[in-house]
Amino acid sequence: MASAAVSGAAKQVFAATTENAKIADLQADMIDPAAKPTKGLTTDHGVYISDTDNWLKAQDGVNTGPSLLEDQIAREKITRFDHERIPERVVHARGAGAHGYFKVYSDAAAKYTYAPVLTDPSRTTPVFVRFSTVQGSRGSADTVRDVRGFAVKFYTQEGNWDIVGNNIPVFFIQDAIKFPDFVHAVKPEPHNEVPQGQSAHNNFWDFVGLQPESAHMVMWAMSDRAIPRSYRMMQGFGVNTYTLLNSKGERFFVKFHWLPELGVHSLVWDEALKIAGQDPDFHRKDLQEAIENGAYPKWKLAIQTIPEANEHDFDFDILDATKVWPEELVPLEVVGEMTLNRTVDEYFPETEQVAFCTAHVVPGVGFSDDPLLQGRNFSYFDTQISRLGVNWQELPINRPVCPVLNHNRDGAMRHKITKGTVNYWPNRKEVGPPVPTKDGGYAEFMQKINAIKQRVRTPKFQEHYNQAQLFYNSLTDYEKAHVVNAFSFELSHCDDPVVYETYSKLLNNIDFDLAKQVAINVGGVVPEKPARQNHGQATQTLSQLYYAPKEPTIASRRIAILLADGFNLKEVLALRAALKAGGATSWIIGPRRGKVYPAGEQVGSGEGITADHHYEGQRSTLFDAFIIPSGAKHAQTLAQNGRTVHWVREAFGHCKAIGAIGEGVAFLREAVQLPGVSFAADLNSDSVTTSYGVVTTGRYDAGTAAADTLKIAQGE
Ligand code: HDD
Repeated sequence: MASAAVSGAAKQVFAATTENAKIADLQADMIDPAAKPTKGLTTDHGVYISDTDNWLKAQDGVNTGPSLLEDQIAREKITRFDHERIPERVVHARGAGAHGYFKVYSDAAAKYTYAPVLTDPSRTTPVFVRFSTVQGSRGSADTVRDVRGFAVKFYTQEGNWDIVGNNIPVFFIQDAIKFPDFVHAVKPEPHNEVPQGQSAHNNFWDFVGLQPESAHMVMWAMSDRAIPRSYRMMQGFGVNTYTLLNSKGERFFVKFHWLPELGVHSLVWDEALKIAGQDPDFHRKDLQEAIENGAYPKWKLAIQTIPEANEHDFDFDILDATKVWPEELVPLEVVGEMTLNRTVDEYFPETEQVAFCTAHVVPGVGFSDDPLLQGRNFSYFDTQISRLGVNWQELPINRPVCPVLNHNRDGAMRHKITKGTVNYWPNRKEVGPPVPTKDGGYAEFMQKINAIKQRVRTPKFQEHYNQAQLFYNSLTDYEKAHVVNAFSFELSHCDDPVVYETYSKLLNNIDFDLAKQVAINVGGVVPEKPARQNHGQATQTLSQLYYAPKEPTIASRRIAILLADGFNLKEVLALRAALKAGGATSWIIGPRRGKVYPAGEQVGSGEGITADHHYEGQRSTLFDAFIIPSGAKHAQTLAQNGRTVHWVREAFGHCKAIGAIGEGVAFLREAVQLPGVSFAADLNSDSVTTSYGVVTTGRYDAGTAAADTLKIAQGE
């Protein structure tokens, strides 16, 4: 869909897309109707179609006659349409994908692994990434409170490697056998299929209240991490513990991390709710818009490693996916960088048909006994069979860029035609022999196991609150306040007292104040004293403030310029140039889409400037910052319009950066009357050279960005 947000100004710094081995591989299956490969429409069997509008009828020219079943062209068209849908993913149904590439900086990781994708800096490995929400259906909104999927497929020369991760480093359950229970509990309830795109309902809170191993992940899901500003501004985590194997035969436990170049940023809750209605495709369009503008999203890949001998050195089990490995104990080592530089050409064959599988690893990378990972390794292949069919790995987006040869055959929708007379091993012709590990065949680590079969988890898996507390202790005060609000919102949507009373009690194991505030808000059980002692530990790397970019940038940010007729044209042109130079997109919001007229021009005649949207067309929720230029008539008109005053007040409430110049400042001061903002006298004094002024609020990076913008504009 050509979205409104991707049109117009967003195309101003369009950059060409880049080729790679996977894109080249996909060419064989691409059709470009614009290149006119045929004279026109054909049936699926290639016969030209002369009429696609009228079903073949037995008709005499006066009376409408019956439509004939004989019409094979109409039948094919309808049949193909009837079968367009495939089952959506059982979780992570809604997503957005993009192509890109991955490069390591050096061979530093060779001490842990012999996988070339992680050790050979001369390589560029193509990737396809799919971001997603978890709970909602394919048509649900992007900005709901939810975990985000972060699935990366590396098309390496040694085969495909998938890191199927999330934007939160831990998970709701420890053992894969609980996954169906968890998903049933969070998904819409069975009797009425409510709610869509949220976890605020009895069944989810019932389940997690009775399942304390979820406590840590629930804290993350109630934090700002679950309402990201953009897919481009999220961390990614492999979550599970994998292993790396080096050429000396040594094994290391490993966790994978993706660190976004732009830093980690979130929406505020009110903003997220409103965007869900105003632009349900907000994140999908944001990814597309950024890539099409050449603002390629980038992440560093970092690893945490633990030598095999140190597996039991921690007070948590390193194979427990409900635990992080605190970075003070196991530091991150940055090994490489991923860049997304190409949007998909067609959503269905790429983003919908891409299929990930945790069992897809390459030589030098292996699994651990993490019981969640072990079960996942079964589940992903299995689910692709019902979604895409057993030959899902032959689909263009899924097939490797290296050769594939084996004796797996047949099945629905087999595409390949393998020549020869034998389809088994051993065979007299020595076709398709196994490859010894010394020549690159996948080598399992020779793990010694001396065990008793039993359905248990080790003692360290029984502790559930220490890290939930560590996470909460590590948040800033405003992040904590957001967590209180999130719990209060969610539990207020549960109408069964057993549910909200149970969960409010559980919270007292994590933090006394949190439990008290939430219980008061939702009518839960207000505790009198903590259920357990707070260990008081905190770590700076869990708050997302830690991941604010070292150098704030306006690159790829959406910045609006709010106008009415009579604005200062010179300023607006300077601002637009400055914003463009900084890599931001600027959007003119005016009284109407089309011409808005500056001071000195008659409304309805003259050059004017073209507004991208009218005031109601795109609300301030959809921008990171905005600027109001000077111009007496323009400021006066804005002040008299309830909609523009609301537009600005709402942006202020959402902690957006606000810039204003001259009469624009007066509009803010007198008409909008931002609560709690006092305008320093020097705003209009000589120290701010001309009449430039700037109000910046909460979101420091966007604030700095707007200030920078104005400085640049001043220089004009
Ligand atoms: Fe899963 C999809 C991430 C546990 C079973 N999962 C899926 C996707 C992501 C994750 C990002 C979407 C991939 C895409 O874009 O196509 N899942 C996770 C993470 C987990 C996790 C980070 C915890 C560490 N998942 C998990 C368990 C099981 C599954 C324990 C089953 C035992 N997940 C699936 C699935 C899905 C899936 C049913 C649905 C669609 C698909 O696989 O392709 O097999």
